[in-house]
Amino acid sequence: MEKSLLYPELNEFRYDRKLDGLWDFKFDPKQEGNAQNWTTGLSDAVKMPVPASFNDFFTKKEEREYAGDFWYSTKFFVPKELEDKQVGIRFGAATHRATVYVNGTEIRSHEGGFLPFTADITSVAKFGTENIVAIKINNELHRDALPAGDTITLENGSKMVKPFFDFYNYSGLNRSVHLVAQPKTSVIDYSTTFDVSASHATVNYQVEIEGTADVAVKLIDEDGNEVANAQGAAGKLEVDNPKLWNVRDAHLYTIKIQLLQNGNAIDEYTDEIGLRKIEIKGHQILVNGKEVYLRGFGRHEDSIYAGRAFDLNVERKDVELMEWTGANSFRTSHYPYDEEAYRFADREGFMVIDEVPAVGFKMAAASFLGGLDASFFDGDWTDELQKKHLDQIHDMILRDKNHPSVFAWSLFNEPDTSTDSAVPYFEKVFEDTKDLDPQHRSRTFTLNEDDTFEASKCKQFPDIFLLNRYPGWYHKWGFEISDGEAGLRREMDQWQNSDIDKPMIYTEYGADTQPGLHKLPSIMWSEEYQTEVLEMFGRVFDSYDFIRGEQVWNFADFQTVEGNMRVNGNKKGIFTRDRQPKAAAFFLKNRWENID
Ligand code: GCB
Repeated sequence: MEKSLLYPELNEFRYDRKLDGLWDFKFDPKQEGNAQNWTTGLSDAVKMPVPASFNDFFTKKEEREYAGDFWYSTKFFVPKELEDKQVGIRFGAATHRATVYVNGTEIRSHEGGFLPFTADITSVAKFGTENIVAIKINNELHRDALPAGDTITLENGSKMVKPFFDFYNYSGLNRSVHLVAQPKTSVIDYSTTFDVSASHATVNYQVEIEGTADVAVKLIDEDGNEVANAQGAAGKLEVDNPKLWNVRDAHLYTIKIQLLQNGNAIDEYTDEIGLRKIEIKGHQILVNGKEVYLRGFGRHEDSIYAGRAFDLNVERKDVELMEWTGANSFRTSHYPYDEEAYRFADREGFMVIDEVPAVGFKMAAASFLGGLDASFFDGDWTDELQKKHLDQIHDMILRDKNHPSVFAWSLFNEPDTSTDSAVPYFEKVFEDTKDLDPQHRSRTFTLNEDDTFEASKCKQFPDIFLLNRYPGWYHKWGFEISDGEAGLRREMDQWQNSDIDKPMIYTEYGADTQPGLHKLPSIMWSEEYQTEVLEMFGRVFDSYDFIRGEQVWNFADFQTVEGNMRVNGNKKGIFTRDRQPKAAAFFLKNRWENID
Protein backbone atom coordinates (compact mmCIF):
# COMPACT_ATOMS: atom_id res chain seq x y z
CA MET A 1 0.00 0.00 0.00
CA GLU A 2 2.96 2.32 0.45
CA LYS A 3 3.35 2.53 -3.33
CA SER A 4 -0.14 3.94 -3.74
CA LEU A 5 -0.76 7.68 -3.75
CA LEU A 6 -4.50 7.37 -4.36
CA TYR A 7 -6.58 9.70 -2.24
CA PRO A 8 -8.13 7.88 0.75
CA GLU A 9 -11.68 6.68 0.46
CA LEU A 10 -14.29 5.20 2.76
CA ASN A 11 -16.51 2.49 1.28
CA GLU A 12 -17.60 -1.08 1.89
CA PHE A 13 -14.02 -2.33 1.44
CA ARG A 14 -11.89 0.63 2.45
CA TYR A 15 -11.53 2.66 5.59
CA ASP A 16 -10.62 6.32 5.99
CA ARG A 17 -10.66 8.38 9.14
CA LYS A 18 -8.88 11.67 9.67
CA LEU A 19 -6.59 11.82 12.68
CA ASP A 20 -6.61 15.62 12.63
CA GLY A 21 -6.87 17.51 15.88
CA LEU A 22 -4.55 18.48 18.72
CA TRP A 23 -1.40 16.35 18.75
CA ASP A 24 1.52 16.44 21.19
CA PHE A 25 4.46 18.42 19.86
CA LYS A 26 8.06 18.88 20.96
CA PHE A 27 11.27 20.38 19.55
CA ASP A 28 14.32 18.12 19.59
CA PRO A 29 17.30 20.45 19.12
CA LYS A 30 19.77 17.97 20.67
CA GLN A 31 18.41 15.02 18.67
CA GLU A 32 17.78 13.01 21.81
CA GLY A 33 14.24 11.89 20.97
CA ASN A 34 15.13 8.39 19.81
CA ALA A 35 17.41 7.71 22.79
CA GLN A 36 14.72 8.97 25.15
CA ASN A 37 11.96 6.85 23.58
CA TRP A 38 9.93 9.68 22.16
CA THR A 39 8.96 7.04 19.62
CA THR A 40 6.38 5.80 22.14
CA GLY A 41 4.98 9.22 23.02
CA LEU A 42 6.09 12.67 24.16
CA SER A 43 6.26 13.89 27.74
CA ASP A 44 6.26 17.62 28.58
CA ALA A 45 4.86 18.28 25.14
CA VAL A 46 2.82 21.24 23.98
CA LYS A 47 -0.43 20.80 22.06
CA MET A 48 -0.28 21.49 18.35
CA PRO A 49 -3.12 21.53 15.82
CA VAL A 50 -2.90 19.19 12.83
CA PRO A 51 -2.97 20.23 10.05
CA ALA A 52 -0.95 23.39 10.66
CA SER A 53 2.51 24.87 10.45
CA PHE A 54 3.83 25.19 13.99
CA ASN A 55 5.61 28.49 13.42
CA ASP A 56 3.06 31.25 13.92
CA PHE A 57 1.50 29.78 17.04
CA PHE A 58 4.60 30.65 19.07
CA THR A 59 5.43 34.00 20.60
CA LYS A 60 9.14 33.31 21.13
CA LYS A 61 11.22 33.99 18.08
CA GLU A 62 13.52 31.00 18.59
CA GLU A 63 10.44 28.76 18.47
CA ARG A 64 8.88 30.38 15.43
CA GLU A 65 12.21 30.25 13.57
CA TYR A 66 13.15 26.77 14.84
CA ALA A 67 15.19 24.63 12.45
CA GLY A 68 16.07 21.00 13.14
CA ASP A 69 14.21 17.93 14.39
CA PHE A 70 10.79 18.11 16.01
CA TRP A 71 8.21 15.51 16.92
CA TYR A 72 4.47 15.05 16.85
CA SER A 73 2.60 12.24 18.53
CA THR A 74 -0.99 11.14 19.10
CA LYS A 75 -3.00 8.14 20.20
CA PHE A 76 -5.46 6.59 17.81
CA PHE A 77 -7.89 3.71 17.82
CA VAL A 78 -7.75 0.94 15.20
CA PRO A 79 -11.17 -0.77 14.82
CA LYS A 80 -11.24 -4.53 15.11
CA GLU A 81 -12.98 -4.93 11.76
CA LEU A 82 -9.80 -3.78 10.02
CA GLU A 83 -7.93 -6.92 11.16
CA ASP A 84 -7.97 -8.62 7.77
CA LYS A 85 -6.90 -5.49 5.88
CA GLN A 86 -3.73 -3.56 5.23
CA VAL A 87 -3.71 -0.63 7.61
CA GLY A 88 -1.72 2.54 7.19
CA ILE A 89 -1.29 6.11 8.30
CA ARG A 90 -1.26 8.55 5.42
CA PHE A 91 0.43 11.89 5.93
CA GLY A 92 -0.67 14.55 3.44
CA ALA A 93 2.60 16.43 3.93
CA ALA A 94 5.43 16.60 6.49
CA THR A 95 7.96 19.39 5.97
CA HIS A 96 10.55 18.38 4.74
CA ARG A 97 11.58 14.88 5.86
CA ALA A 98 10.08 12.50 8.37
CA THR A 99 10.32 9.14 10.11
CA VAL A 100 7.18 7.44 11.41
CA TYR A 101 6.98 5.19 14.48
CA VAL A 102 3.92 3.25 15.56
CA ASN A 103 3.74 1.62 18.99
CA GLY A 104 7.48 2.27 19.22
CA THR A 105 8.45 0.53 15.97
CA GLU A 106 10.05 2.50 13.16
CA ILE A 107 7.87 2.10 10.05
CA ARG A 108 9.32 4.27 7.32
CA SER A 109 10.99 7.53 6.36
CA HIS A 110 10.04 9.98 3.66
CA GLU A 111 11.75 12.96 2.04
CA GLY A 112 9.80 15.87 0.53
CA GLY A 113 7.51 18.23 2.35
CA PHE A 114 4.73 18.71 -0.18
CA LEU A 115 3.64 15.22 -1.19
CA PRO A 116 1.80 12.46 0.67
CA PHE A 117 3.12 9.16 1.94
CA THR A 118 1.62 6.20 3.75
CA ALA A 119 3.26 4.22 6.53
CA ASP A 120 2.03 0.62 6.37
CA ILE A 121 1.35 -0.31 10.00
CA THR A 122 -0.37 -3.65 9.39
CA SER A 123 2.27 -5.67 11.24
CA VAL A 124 2.43 -3.45 14.32
CA ALA A 125 -1.16 -2.23 14.66
CA LYS A 126 -3.12 -3.36 17.71
CA PHE A 127 -6.73 -3.95 16.69
CA GLY A 128 -9.71 -3.00 18.79
CA THR A 129 -7.59 -0.84 21.03
CA GLU A 130 -5.47 2.27 21.27
CA ASN A 131 -2.20 2.72 19.35
CA ILE A 132 0.34 5.49 19.37
CA VAL A 133 1.99 7.18 16.43
CA ALA A 134 5.04 9.42 16.71
CA ILE A 135 6.61 11.23 13.79
CA LYS A 136 10.04 12.84 13.82
CA ILE A 137 10.25 15.64 11.28
CA ASN A 138 13.17 17.76 10.14
CA ASN A 139 12.67 21.13 8.44
CA GLU A 140 16.25 22.06 7.56
CA LEU A 141 17.08 23.34 4.09
CA HIS A 142 20.04 22.06 2.12
CA ARG A 143 21.40 22.50 -1.38
CA ASP A 144 20.91 18.81 -2.10
CA ALA A 145 17.23 18.88 -1.15
CA LEU A 146 14.01 20.45 -2.39
CA PRO A 147 13.26 23.32 -1.93
CA ALA A 148 16.90 24.46 -1.91
CA GLY A 149 18.59 26.51 0.76
CA ASP A 150 21.15 26.39 3.54
CA THR A 151 20.93 25.77 7.25
CA ILE A 152 23.46 27.68 9.31
CA THR A 153 24.33 27.73 13.00
CA LEU A 154 24.39 31.12 14.66
CA GLU A 155 27.09 32.02 17.20
CA ASN A 156 24.56 31.47 19.99
CA GLY A 157 24.09 27.87 18.82
CA SER A 158 20.65 28.33 17.21
CA LYS A 159 20.13 26.80 13.82
CA MET A 160 18.58 28.96 11.16
CA VAL A 161 17.32 28.23 7.65
CA LYS A 162 18.38 30.40 4.74
CA PRO A 163 15.95 29.64 1.91
CA PHE A 164 17.07 30.28 -1.67
CA PHE A 165 13.43 31.06 -2.30
CA ASP A 166 10.92 33.71 -1.38
CA PHE A 167 8.42 32.00 0.88
CA TYR A 168 8.56 31.29 4.57
CA ASN A 169 9.77 27.82 5.51
CA TYR A 170 6.49 26.98 7.24
CA SER A 171 6.92 23.55 8.80
CA GLY A 172 5.05 20.71 10.38
CA LEU A 173 2.14 18.48 9.49
CA ASN A 174 0.67 20.92 7.01
CA ARG A 175 -1.97 18.59 5.64
CA SER A 176 -4.43 16.08 7.06
CA VAL A 177 -3.34 12.75 8.51
CA HIS A 178 -5.57 9.76 7.73
CA LEU A 179 -5.87 6.33 9.24
CA VAL A 180 -6.58 4.21 6.17
CA ALA A 181 -7.21 0.56 5.42
CA GLN A 182 -7.68 -1.36 2.23
CA PRO A 183 -8.04 -5.03 1.32
CA LYS A 184 -4.85 -7.06 0.96
CA THR A 185 -5.71 -7.35 -2.71
CA SER A 186 -6.58 -3.84 -3.81
CA VAL A 187 -6.42 -1.12 -6.41
CA ILE A 188 -3.23 0.87 -5.90
CA ASP A 189 -3.31 3.11 -8.95
CA TYR A 190 -5.20 3.84 -12.11
CA SER A 191 -4.74 6.11 -15.08
CA THR A 192 -6.76 7.31 -18.04
CA THR A 193 -6.19 8.76 -21.48
CA PHE A 194 -8.87 10.01 -23.83
CA ASP A 195 -9.76 10.01 -27.51
CA VAL A 196 -12.34 12.71 -27.73
CA SER A 197 -14.59 14.08 -30.46
CA ALA A 198 -17.81 16.09 -30.17
CA SER A 199 -20.04 13.03 -30.45
CA HIS A 200 -17.92 10.33 -28.83
CA ALA A 201 -15.23 9.77 -26.24
CA THR A 202 -13.10 6.74 -25.57
CA VAL A 203 -11.61 6.50 -22.10
CA ASN A 204 -8.59 4.23 -22.18
CA TYR A 205 -7.98 3.09 -18.64
CA GLN A 206 -5.33 1.10 -16.86
CA VAL A 207 -5.66 -0.23 -13.32
CA GLU A 208 -2.77 -1.32 -11.12
CA ILE A 209 -3.48 -3.94 -8.49
CA GLU A 210 -1.63 -5.29 -5.51
CA GLY A 211 -2.39 -9.02 -5.67
CA THR A 212 -4.47 -10.75 -8.32
CA ALA A 213 -8.12 -10.12 -9.15
CA ASP A 214 -10.53 -9.53 -11.99
CA VAL A 215 -11.30 -5.91 -12.75
CA ALA A 216 -14.63 -4.30 -13.67
CA VAL A 217 -14.85 -0.60 -14.45
CA LYS A 218 -17.89 1.64 -14.79
CA LEU A 219 -18.31 5.22 -15.82
CA ILE A 220 -21.19 7.14 -14.25
CA ASP A 221 -22.41 10.59 -15.26
CA GLU A 222 -23.36 13.46 -12.98
CA ASP A 223 -27.00 12.30 -12.90
CA GLY A 224 -25.94 8.91 -11.58
CA ASN A 225 -26.48 7.04 -14.87
CA GLU A 226 -23.99 4.38 -15.89
CA VAL A 227 -22.78 5.42 -19.34
CA ALA A 228 -20.12 2.78 -20.02
CA ASN A 229 -18.51 -0.28 -18.53
CA ALA A 230 -15.64 -2.62 -19.30
CA GLN A 231 -13.76 -5.59 -17.90
CA GLY A 232 -10.04 -6.11 -17.41
CA ALA A 233 -7.09 -4.29 -15.89
CA ALA A 234 -6.77 -2.29 -19.08
CA GLY A 235 -9.59 -1.43 -21.42
CA LYS A 236 -11.79 1.13 -23.08
CA LEU A 237 -14.93 2.87 -21.93
CA GLU A 238 -16.98 4.14 -24.86
CA VAL A 239 -19.15 7.18 -24.25
CA ASP A 240 -21.59 8.54 -26.81
CA ASN A 241 -22.43 12.24 -26.70
CA PRO A 242 -20.00 12.88 -23.83
CA LYS A 243 -20.25 15.94 -21.67
CA LEU A 244 -16.73 17.22 -21.96
CA TRP A 245 -14.72 18.93 -19.26
CA ASN A 246 -14.25 22.51 -20.41
CA VAL A 247 -12.41 25.46 -18.97
CA ARG A 248 -14.67 27.10 -16.36
CA ASP A 249 -17.45 24.78 -17.50
CA ALA A 250 -16.52 21.48 -15.95
CA HIS A 251 -18.36 18.22 -16.29
CA LEU A 252 -17.11 15.25 -14.34
CA TYR A 253 -17.73 11.54 -14.54
CA THR A 254 -17.30 9.06 -11.74
CA ILE A 255 -15.03 6.16 -12.54
CA LYS A 256 -15.81 3.14 -10.37
CA ILE A 257 -13.16 0.45 -10.30
CA GLN A 258 -14.13 -2.90 -8.79
CA LEU A 259 -11.93 -5.88 -8.02
CA LEU A 260 -13.53 -9.32 -8.02
CA GLN A 261 -12.47 -12.80 -7.02
CA ASN A 262 -14.70 -15.72 -8.06
CA GLY A 263 -17.32 -13.16 -9.04
CA ASN A 264 -17.39 -11.52 -5.60
CA ALA A 265 -16.41 -7.89 -5.14
CA ILE A 266 -13.36 -7.54 -2.89
CA ASP A 267 -12.35 -3.89 -3.42
CA GLU A 268 -13.70 -0.74 -4.95
CA TYR A 269 -12.20 2.63 -5.70
CA THR A 270 -14.08 5.58 -7.16
CA ASP A 271 -12.84 8.91 -8.40
CA GLU A 272 -14.00 11.82 -10.53
CA ILE A 273 -12.46 12.38 -13.92
CA GLY A 274 -13.05 14.87 -16.73
CA LEU A 275 -13.02 13.93 -20.40
CA ARG A 276 -11.13 16.47 -22.44
CA LYS A 277 -8.49 16.90 -25.08
CA ILE A 278 -5.61 19.29 -24.56
CA GLU A 279 -3.40 20.20 -27.49
CA ILE A 280 -0.48 22.50 -27.99
CA LYS A 281 -0.42 23.53 -31.64
CA GLY A 282 2.18 26.09 -32.57
CA HIS A 283 1.51 29.05 -30.29
CA GLN A 284 -1.95 27.87 -29.39
CA ILE A 285 -3.28 26.06 -26.34
CA LEU A 286 -6.44 24.18 -27.24
CA VAL A 287 -8.95 22.48 -24.99
CA ASN A 288 -11.42 20.32 -26.91
CA GLY A 289 -10.31 22.08 -30.07
CA LYS A 290 -11.05 25.54 -28.70
CA GLU A 291 -8.28 28.06 -28.15
CA VAL A 292 -7.71 29.07 -24.52
CA TYR A 293 -5.98 32.17 -23.17
CA LEU A 294 -4.92 31.66 -19.58
CA ARG A 295 -5.81 34.31 -17.01
CA GLY A 296 -4.97 33.80 -13.40
CA PHE A 297 -2.43 33.67 -10.66
CA GLY A 298 0.65 32.26 -9.13
CA ARG A 299 -0.50 31.32 -5.65
CA HIS A 300 0.82 30.05 -2.32
CA GLU A 301 -0.68 27.85 0.34
CA ASP A 302 -0.37 30.57 2.94
CA SER A 303 -2.69 32.14 5.48
CA ILE A 304 -2.65 33.67 8.93
CA TYR A 305 -2.22 31.53 12.06
CA ALA A 306 -1.68 28.15 10.42
CA GLY A 307 0.94 29.17 7.83
CA ARG A 308 1.12 26.63 5.01
CA ALA A 309 -1.61 24.37 6.41
CA PHE A 310 -4.21 23.37 3.90
CA ASP A 311 -7.47 24.95 4.97
CA LEU A 312 -10.59 24.23 2.96
CA ASN A 313 -12.09 27.50 4.17
CA VAL A 314 -9.20 29.48 2.71
CA GLU A 315 -9.35 27.44 -0.48
CA ARG A 316 -13.08 28.08 -0.79
CA LYS A 317 -12.53 31.83 -0.45
CA ASP A 318 -9.61 31.81 -2.90
CA VAL A 319 -11.64 29.97 -5.52
CA GLU A 320 -14.48 32.46 -5.07
CA LEU A 321 -12.11 35.40 -5.48
CA MET A 322 -10.35 33.89 -8.48
CA GLU A 323 -13.71 33.39 -10.14
CA TRP A 324 -14.73 36.94 -9.27
CA THR A 325 -11.67 38.27 -11.12
CA GLY A 326 -12.51 36.23 -14.21
CA ALA A 327 -9.49 33.94 -13.78
CA ASN A 328 -9.46 30.52 -15.44
CA SER A 329 -6.12 29.17 -14.23
CA PHE A 330 -3.41 29.11 -11.59
CA ARG A 331 0.04 27.70 -10.96
CA THR A 332 0.72 25.73 -7.79
CA SER A 333 3.81 27.85 -7.17
CA HIS A 334 6.14 26.55 -5.85
CA TYR A 335 5.11 23.03 -4.80
CA PRO A 336 2.31 20.52 -5.29
CA TYR A 337 -0.72 21.62 -3.28
CA ASP A 338 -3.09 19.58 -1.14
CA GLU A 339 -5.20 17.15 -3.19
CA GLU A 340 -8.36 19.02 -2.24
CA ALA A 341 -7.15 22.05 -4.23
CA TYR A 342 -7.03 19.98 -7.43
CA ARG A 343 -10.38 18.33 -6.74
CA PHE A 344 -11.88 21.78 -6.35
CA ALA A 345 -10.15 22.99 -9.53
CA ASP A 346 -11.47 19.94 -11.41
CA ARG A 347 -14.98 20.82 -10.31
CA GLU A 348 -14.66 24.54 -11.13
CA GLY A 349 -12.88 24.07 -14.45
CA PHE A 350 -9.57 25.77 -13.66
CA MET A 351 -6.45 25.00 -15.70
CA VAL A 352 -3.62 24.18 -13.31
CA ILE A 353 0.12 24.27 -13.88
CA ASP A 354 1.34 21.77 -11.30
CA GLU A 355 4.79 22.61 -9.93
CA VAL A 356 7.32 20.42 -8.13
CA PRO A 357 9.23 22.13 -5.25
CA ALA A 358 12.37 22.53 -7.39
CA VAL A 359 12.78 26.14 -6.37
CA GLY A 360 15.94 27.95 -5.39
CA PHE A 361 18.13 26.19 -7.97
CA LYS A 362 19.99 29.41 -8.57
CA MET A 363 22.69 30.96 -6.46
CA ALA A 364 21.50 34.46 -7.30
CA ALA A 365 18.22 33.47 -5.68
CA ALA A 366 20.24 33.61 -2.51
CA SER A 367 20.49 37.34 -3.19
CA PHE A 368 17.69 37.67 -0.71
CA LEU A 369 20.60 36.79 1.56
CA GLY A 370 23.28 38.94 0.01
CA GLY A 371 24.10 37.41 -3.35
CA LEU A 372 26.09 34.40 -4.42
CA ASP A 373 27.24 34.39 -8.01
CA ALA A 374 28.37 30.85 -8.82
CA SER A 375 26.33 28.58 -11.06
CA PHE A 376 24.03 26.40 -9.01
CA PHE A 377 24.56 23.42 -11.30
CA ASP A 378 28.36 23.50 -10.80
CA GLY A 379 27.87 22.48 -7.19
CA ASP A 380 28.82 19.05 -5.81
CA TRP A 381 25.28 18.60 -4.50
CA THR A 382 23.56 18.10 -7.85
CA ASP A 383 23.67 14.26 -7.99
CA GLU A 384 21.92 13.86 -4.68
CA LEU A 385 19.56 16.73 -5.49
CA GLN A 386 18.63 15.24 -8.82
CA LYS A 387 17.68 11.92 -7.24
CA LYS A 388 15.27 13.70 -4.90
CA HIS A 389 14.05 15.96 -7.68
CA LEU A 390 13.21 13.02 -9.96
CA ASP A 391 11.59 11.17 -7.08
CA GLN A 392 9.31 14.12 -6.35
CA ILE A 393 8.40 14.66 -10.01
CA HIS A 394 7.52 10.96 -10.09
CA ASP A 395 5.27 11.25 -7.06
CA MET A 396 3.65 14.50 -8.22
CA ILE A 397 2.70 12.98 -11.56
CA LEU A 398 1.63 9.71 -9.95
CA ARG A 399 -0.60 11.60 -7.52
CA ASP A 400 -2.06 14.22 -9.87
CA LYS A 401 -2.22 12.59 -13.30
CA ASN A 402 -5.97 11.92 -13.19
CA HIS A 403 -7.03 15.51 -12.52
CA PRO A 404 -8.62 17.10 -15.56
CA SER A 405 -7.59 20.52 -14.23
CA VAL A 406 -3.87 19.74 -14.46
CA PHE A 407 -2.74 20.76 -17.91
CA ALA A 408 1.05 21.11 -17.53
CA TRP A 409 3.87 20.04 -15.23
CA SER A 410 6.31 22.67 -14.07
CA LEU A 411 9.54 20.86 -13.28
CA PHE A 412 11.43 23.87 -11.84
CA ASN A 413 10.81 27.44 -10.78
CA GLU A 414 13.48 29.83 -12.02
CA PRO A 415 16.48 27.52 -12.19
CA ASP A 416 19.79 28.89 -13.36
CA THR A 417 19.68 28.10 -17.09
CA SER A 418 22.31 30.50 -18.33
CA THR A 419 25.35 28.28 -17.79
CA ASP A 420 26.41 25.20 -19.74
CA SER A 421 26.46 23.13 -16.58
CA ALA A 422 22.65 23.37 -16.38
CA VAL A 423 22.20 21.50 -19.65
CA PRO A 424 23.08 17.91 -18.58
CA TYR A 425 20.93 18.28 -15.48
CA PHE A 426 17.97 19.36 -17.61
CA GLU A 427 18.62 16.64 -20.18
CA LYS A 428 18.33 13.96 -17.53
CA VAL A 429 15.26 15.48 -15.86
CA PHE A 430 13.40 15.79 -19.16
CA GLU A 431 14.55 12.39 -20.44
CA ASP A 432 13.71 10.49 -17.25
CA THR A 433 10.25 12.00 -16.86
CA LYS A 434 9.02 11.84 -20.43
CA ASP A 435 6.83 8.76 -20.00
CA LEU A 436 5.60 9.25 -16.45
CA ASP A 437 2.35 10.89 -17.49
CA PRO A 438 0.12 8.64 -19.60
CA GLN A 439 -1.57 11.80 -20.92
CA HIS A 440 1.80 13.30 -21.90
CA ARG A 441 0.93 16.76 -20.72
CA SER A 442 3.38 19.57 -21.42
CA ARG A 443 6.49 19.69 -19.27
CA THR A 444 7.97 23.05 -18.62
CA PHE A 445 9.63 25.39 -16.07
CA THR A 446 9.64 29.11 -15.40
CA LEU A 447 12.40 31.27 -16.81
CA ASN A 448 13.76 33.90 -14.50
CA GLU A 449 14.55 37.47 -15.54
CA ASP A 450 18.25 36.60 -16.12
CA ASP A 451 17.30 33.72 -18.37
CA THR A 452 16.42 35.76 -21.40
CA PHE A 453 15.98 34.65 -24.95
CA GLU A 454 19.70 35.29 -25.45
CA ALA A 455 21.03 33.99 -22.14
CA SER A 456 19.12 30.77 -21.52
CA LYS A 457 20.84 27.57 -22.61
CA CYS A 458 17.76 25.47 -21.87
CA LYS A 459 15.17 26.79 -24.30
CA GLN A 460 15.12 23.45 -26.11
CA PHE A 461 13.45 21.64 -23.19
CA PRO A 462 10.01 23.06 -22.40
CA ASP A 463 6.86 22.38 -24.43
CA ILE A 464 5.46 25.75 -23.36
CA PHE A 465 7.51 28.77 -22.27
CA LEU A 466 6.75 30.16 -18.83
CA LEU A 467 8.25 33.59 -18.21
CA ASN A 468 8.71 35.43 -14.92
CA ARG A 469 9.55 39.10 -15.56
CA TYR A 470 9.77 42.11 -13.25
CA PRO A 471 10.49 45.35 -15.13
CA GLY A 472 8.72 48.07 -13.18
CA TRP A 473 9.71 46.43 -9.92
CA TYR A 474 13.17 44.84 -9.65
CA HIS A 475 14.59 47.02 -12.41
CA LYS A 476 13.41 50.05 -14.39
CA TRP A 477 11.03 50.94 -11.62
CA GLY A 478 8.99 54.03 -10.81
CA PHE A 479 9.33 56.80 -13.37
CA GLU A 480 11.67 54.56 -15.41
CA ILE A 481 8.87 52.07 -16.12
CA SER A 482 8.60 53.26 -19.73
CA ASP A 483 12.15 51.99 -20.26
CA GLY A 484 11.08 48.75 -18.59
CA GLU A 485 8.30 48.38 -21.13
CA ALA A 486 10.69 49.17 -24.00
CA GLY A 487 13.15 46.52 -22.75
CA LEU A 488 10.41 43.94 -22.37
CA ARG A 489 9.24 44.62 -25.92
CA ARG A 490 12.80 44.22 -27.20
CA GLU A 491 12.98 40.79 -25.58
CA MET A 492 9.54 39.83 -26.90
CA ASP A 493 10.61 40.93 -30.39
CA GLN A 494 13.51 38.46 -30.16
CA TRP A 495 11.14 35.62 -29.25
CA GLN A 496 8.78 36.68 -32.01
CA ASN A 497 11.50 36.80 -34.64
CA SER A 498 12.85 33.39 -33.66
CA ASP A 499 11.68 30.08 -35.06
CA ILE A 500 10.30 29.01 -31.69
CA ASP A 501 6.81 27.82 -32.36
CA LYS A 502 5.41 27.25 -28.88
CA PRO A 503 3.02 29.15 -26.63
CA MET A 504 4.33 31.49 -23.96
CA ILE A 505 2.62 32.15 -20.66
CA TYR A 506 3.69 34.90 -18.30
CA THR A 507 3.70 33.12 -14.95
CA GLU A 508 4.99 36.04 -12.90
CA TYR A 509 4.91 39.83 -13.11
CA GLY A 510 3.80 42.36 -10.53
CA ALA A 511 4.70 44.92 -7.91
CA ASP A 512 4.81 44.96 -4.12
CA THR A 513 1.97 47.09 -2.83
CA GLN A 514 1.12 48.31 0.62
CA PRO A 515 -2.67 48.10 0.88
CA GLY A 516 -4.19 51.48 1.64
CA LEU A 517 -1.23 53.45 0.36
CA HIS A 518 -2.53 55.88 -2.26
CA LYS A 519 -0.62 58.53 -4.14
CA LEU A 520 -1.40 60.71 -7.15
CA PRO A 521 0.70 60.62 -9.23
CA SER A 522 1.71 57.15 -8.21
CA ILE A 523 4.81 56.07 -6.34
CA MET A 524 6.12 52.56 -5.90
CA TRP A 525 4.30 50.55 -3.21
CA SER A 526 1.07 52.51 -3.80
CA GLU A 527 -2.08 50.80 -5.06
CA GLU A 528 -2.02 53.10 -8.09
CA TYR A 529 1.49 51.95 -9.01
CA GLN A 530 0.58 48.28 -8.86
CA THR A 531 -2.22 48.90 -11.35
CA GLU A 532 0.13 50.86 -13.62
CA VAL A 533 2.58 47.96 -13.67
CA LEU A 534 -0.21 45.52 -14.57
CA GLU A 535 -1.49 47.91 -17.26
CA MET A 536 1.99 48.07 -18.75
CA PHE A 537 2.25 44.27 -18.89
CA GLY A 538 -1.25 44.05 -20.34
CA ARG A 539 -0.22 46.35 -23.20
CA VAL A 540 2.77 44.13 -23.95
CA PHE A 541 0.75 40.88 -23.75
CA ASP A 542 -1.82 42.30 -26.14
CA SER A 543 0.88 43.10 -28.69
CA TYR A 544 2.21 39.57 -29.18
CA ASP A 545 0.12 36.71 -30.42
CA PHE A 546 2.43 34.00 -29.08
CA ILE A 547 1.71 35.12 -25.51
CA ARG A 548 -1.12 32.79 -24.59
CA GLY A 549 -1.60 33.49 -20.94
CA GLU A 550 -0.99 35.75 -17.98
CA GLN A 551 -0.71 34.68 -14.35
CA VAL A 552 0.03 37.62 -12.14
CA TRP A 553 2.28 37.33 -9.11
CA ASN A 554 0.68 36.79 -6.63
CA PHE A 555 -2.90 36.00 -5.81
CA ALA A 556 -2.48 37.21 -2.20
CA ASP A 557 0.23 38.68 0.00
CA PHE A 558 2.24 35.94 1.68
CA GLN A 559 4.84 35.39 4.36
CA THR A 560 8.54 35.26 3.48
CA VAL A 561 11.82 35.40 5.38
CA GLU A 562 12.69 38.69 7.00
CA GLY A 563 14.78 40.95 4.82
CA ASN A 564 15.34 44.47 3.67
CA MET A 565 13.27 43.81 0.54
CA ARG A 566 10.23 42.57 2.44
CA VAL A 567 7.84 44.30 4.83
CA ASN A 568 6.27 41.43 6.76
CA GLY A 569 6.28 39.30 3.64
CA ASN A 570 5.80 39.63 -0.08
CA LYS A 571 3.18 42.26 -0.87
CA LYS A 572 2.66 41.57 -4.55
CA GLY A 573 -0.76 40.14 -3.77
CA ILE A 574 -3.74 41.33 -5.76
CA PHE A 575 -5.51 40.50 -2.51
CA THR A 576 -4.19 41.11 0.97
CA ARG A 577 -3.20 38.17 3.11
CA ASP A 578 -6.69 38.25 4.62
CA ARG A 579 -8.13 38.14 1.12
CA GLN A 580 -9.38 41.69 0.64
CA PRO A 581 -8.93 43.34 -2.78
CA LYS A 582 -6.32 45.93 -3.60
CA ALA A 583 -7.22 48.42 -6.35
CA ALA A 584 -5.45 46.22 -8.92
CA ALA A 585 -8.04 43.49 -8.35
CA PHE A 586 -10.68 45.69 -9.99
CA PHE A 587 -8.36 46.47 -12.88
CA LEU A 588 -7.70 42.76 -13.49
CA LYS A 589 -11.37 41.87 -13.19
CA ASN A 590 -12.21 44.42 -15.84
CA ARG A 591 -9.40 43.25 -18.10
CA TRP A 592 -10.04 39.53 -17.72
CA GLU A 593 -13.78 39.73 -18.07
CA ASN A 594 -13.17 41.32 -21.45
CA ILE A 595 -10.69 38.73 -22.75
CA ASP A 596 -12.00 35.63 -24.49
C1 GCB B 1 10.20 35.33 -8.32
C2 GCB B 1 9.93 34.05 -7.62
C3 GCB B 1 8.86 34.18 -6.56
C4 GCB B 1 9.05 35.48 -5.79
C5 GCB B 1 8.91 36.63 -6.77
C6 GCB B 1 9.14 38.00 -6.08
O1 GCB B 1 10.73 35.39 -9.37
O2 GCB B 1 9.62 33.00 -8.50
O3 GCB B 1 8.95 33.08 -5.70
O4 GCB B 1 8.17 35.62 -4.72
O5 GCB B 1 9.87 36.51 -7.76
O6 GCB B 1 8.16 38.62 -5.72
O7 GCB B 1 10.28 38.37 -5.90
